[in-house]
Amino acid sequence: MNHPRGTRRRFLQQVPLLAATPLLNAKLDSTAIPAARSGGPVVISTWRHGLSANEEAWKVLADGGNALDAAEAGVRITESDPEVRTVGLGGFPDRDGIVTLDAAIMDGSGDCGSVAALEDIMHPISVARRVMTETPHVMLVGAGARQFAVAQGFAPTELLTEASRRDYEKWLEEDGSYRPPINVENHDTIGLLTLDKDGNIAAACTTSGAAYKYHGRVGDSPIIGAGLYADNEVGAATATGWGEAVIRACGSFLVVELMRQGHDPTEACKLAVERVIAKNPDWKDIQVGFIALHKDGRTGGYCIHPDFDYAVYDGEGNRMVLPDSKVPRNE
Ligand code: SD4
Repeated sequence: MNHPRGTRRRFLQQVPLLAATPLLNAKLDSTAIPAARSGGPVVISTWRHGLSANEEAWKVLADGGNALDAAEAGVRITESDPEVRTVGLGGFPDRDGIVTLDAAIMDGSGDCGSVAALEDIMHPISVARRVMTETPHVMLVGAGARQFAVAQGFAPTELLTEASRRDYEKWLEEDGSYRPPINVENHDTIGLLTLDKDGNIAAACTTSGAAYKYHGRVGDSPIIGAGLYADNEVGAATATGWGEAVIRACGSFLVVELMRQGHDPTEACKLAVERVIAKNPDWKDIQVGFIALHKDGRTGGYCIHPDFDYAVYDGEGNRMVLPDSKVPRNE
């Protein structure tokens, strides 16, 4: 397999592409361990683009809506934003120049749906939800997922924007075999977790996956238990980063099970990152981050490299949090 070796310095130097977000001035907390809280609503999501997704999810929750509707509504914002180059419309294509999307949604009751390698549909999260509600299945992939989406009324859309096409052509010219490092520029899935006022939990995760991946490659994001997991008895978790590494550790399920055993959300994320590290000898060359939401409203996160941050919206507002990382910030 094609590991992203030798790329660490480059991705550690990357600057977030999303610096233009209108919510740029939101507060950046230096601690990842908020005090214990008592219940929802709470929204937590990966990366800085999570701020606007959180806003939308929060609106649903503040109106008395449920966790599942909020999770779907939140990530749809990111999916339709062409400036976010790693999710939905405008996402980086695969090595054949085709944008293929992965998404999954899960309700704390255990219901879930997912789509993988879906082409031409801007809102894979909503197709995933229809898989959950309109079929006896959990997952549809590729042409079958597209066929289902169209039959459900989703309009086919060109997802490759001019910006993505230009970058792809440049990539082909420069070195079509080079696979970019895992960093905020090419690899920032949105995973979003919600807790509503009734104590229901949900998780949504959606991505265009690794830039210039093999055609047909599926990452962790649509894999229930890897890219996300939700259980009303415990809480929820979602992952971002190099999906292959997350899949090897059943990452999000592991985080939830660690919380079930009594670990604080941050501690659970940290232990799961340690497991990822144990299963991936090339861990220093990849990024993996987890975020978690406990059913009592506590949140947390942890990652391998310090370029990952996440957004939390609760009674204290919407803000960025910088989690601790395995590799220290100054290394
Ligand atoms: C993947 N985990 O396809 C996704 C991409 C990602 O932050 O999370 N990027 O491997």
